[in-house]
Amino acid sequence: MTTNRTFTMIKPDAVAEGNSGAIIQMIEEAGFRIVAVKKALLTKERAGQFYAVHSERPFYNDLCAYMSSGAIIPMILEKDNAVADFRKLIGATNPAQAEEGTIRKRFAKSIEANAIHGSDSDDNAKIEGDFFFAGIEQF
Ligand code: YYY
Ligand code: MG
Repeated sequence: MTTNRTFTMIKPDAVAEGNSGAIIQMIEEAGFRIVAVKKALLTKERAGQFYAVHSERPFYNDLCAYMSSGAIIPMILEKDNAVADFRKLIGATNPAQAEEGTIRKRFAKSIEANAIHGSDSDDNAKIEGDFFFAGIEQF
């Protein structure tokens, strides 16, 4: 398993508003290589599987409804120190707390519609990438 990869998805708010191109540009300019990319639509059930770790949290139901409300763009990305560097590039979960120059500062609408996901560990990056992409798509 490579540990220099992370997983991301551009969320429905950012895709619907036509911000995916600008977000991908920020990602590539920050030095990440796109390993895999596609457009997808999650069912509420499949969104629930992706976010199963949050199933006891009060925001879980709304989050699953939101994440299945429109198209997303999942991607596997590669760069040295990918997981930590990508979390830095996206900024805080709550855009009100996101630093200037981060993707969420620029594009997030709210804590829920916060434009983009980023894996929080190497193990989760692998699990989340495999959730969307077959092995032969990961090059
Ligand atoms: O990893 P990250 O996306 O920054 O935040 P998480 O704490 O893992 O939460 C996942 C997802 O859930 C978050 O991106 C938006 C949503 N959410 C929410 O709607 N309300 C909260 N209070 C916390 C998280
Ligand atoms: Mg998270």
